[in-house]
Amino acid sequence: MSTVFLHVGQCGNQTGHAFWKTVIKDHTVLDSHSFVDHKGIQRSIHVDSEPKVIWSLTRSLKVREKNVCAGKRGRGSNWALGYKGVQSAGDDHLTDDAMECLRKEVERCDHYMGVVLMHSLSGGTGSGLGSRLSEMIRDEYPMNYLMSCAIAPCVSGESPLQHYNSLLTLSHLHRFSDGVILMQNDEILRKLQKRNEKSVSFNAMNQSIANNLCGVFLPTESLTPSSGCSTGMEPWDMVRTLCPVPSLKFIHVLQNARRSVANLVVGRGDSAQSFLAAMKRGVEDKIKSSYNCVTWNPMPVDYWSARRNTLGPRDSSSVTIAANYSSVVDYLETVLERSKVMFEAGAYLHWYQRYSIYQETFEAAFDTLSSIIAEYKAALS
Ligand SMILES: Nc1nc2c(ncn2[C@@H]2O[C@H](COP(=O)(O)OP(=O)(O)O)[C@@H](O)[C@H]2O)c(=O)[nH]1
Ligand SMILES: [Mg+2]
Repeated sequence: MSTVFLHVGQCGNQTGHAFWKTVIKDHTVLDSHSFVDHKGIQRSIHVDSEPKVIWSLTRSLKVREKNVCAGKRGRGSNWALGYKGVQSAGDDHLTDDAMECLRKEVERCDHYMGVVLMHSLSGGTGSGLGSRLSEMIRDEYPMNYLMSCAIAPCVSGESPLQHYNSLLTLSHLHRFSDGVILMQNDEILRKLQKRNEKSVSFNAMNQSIANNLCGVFLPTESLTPSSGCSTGMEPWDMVRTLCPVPSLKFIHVLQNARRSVANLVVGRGDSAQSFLAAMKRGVEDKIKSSYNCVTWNPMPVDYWSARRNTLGPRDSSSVTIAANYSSVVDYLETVLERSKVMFEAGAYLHWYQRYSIYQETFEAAFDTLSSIIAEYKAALS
């Protein structure tokens, strides 16, 4: 079973770099050929509208050179430009190039399961081109999985268009993906600042994102068949476990969720199987109460274990909790409110109209976000 990773935009590629550096430390991944091929080459595609960063990042990874798709100019932090492409600069081949790479990569797979897309919600390329690609992938591979790992910007604001871009991307992801792992830069920053008061670099944030993703994606003994070779189903079993209802598909892979629809707990470094024993002895009940699980889901906690922990030093252990959680509602409400205020004032809309994205697209996205919020509130009440 194989998974293809698609990294879009600067953020998608920078977080992807930290992710792959962590993945390849795990020999069970290399043996299983689910994330890498028989020669150890990553099943990954790297797309950015600007050439600079992407080439230097992929050089230090085992990436197929043909799987690097670079354009000539950035997307100006504008979702509409990322989504529609740059016609005048002859750069609009980027989506077609990426889809062609995906087609070839799927042909190389033993049994293609789906795509994991990594991108930011607010950068022009990650958000706009990422949205467009998710739509095209869903159209071309309707029977396979599609999951996004989406990085949300700091709410206090880095770009005036970030709330619009996040709104439009979230609405697209909700429509076309099976699950969305939402990583909020604010939350990662706060967590790292708590541990260490010095200024926090993007590298440190990306390592934290990589550890969280690897915590749930890397092979576990729980899902490995008796033959001993992992089938690499972790990402897709996670989606099945955590997204029991298609309208509730946001996944959180840090801690402190407040109320949850479903949870997955992964213990690594469990050579004596004490994690599994502890889960059975009552830790599961503690998780159920501290994560305040909904009563309508009869099996709200699932747990997997792996003998080795490649996310830390030898003989260390780690626990990663992925949850379909309530605090996504606060985040979605913030994006909705802030972008609505701007929309009602007519602010910056001409930036989108220039690339043929008109009021209707925004209105449809407002409706989508409002209905996601309503569905979560109903499910969690
Ligand atoms: N966590 C994290 N966030 C990033 C990184 N680079 C950019 N971002 C975030 O991504 C957004 C900008 O998107 P970027 O990927 O640079 O633009 P794009 O290349 O047009 O997709 C901002 O919200 C940044 O905070 C990174 O390396 N790590
Ligand atoms: Mg960029």
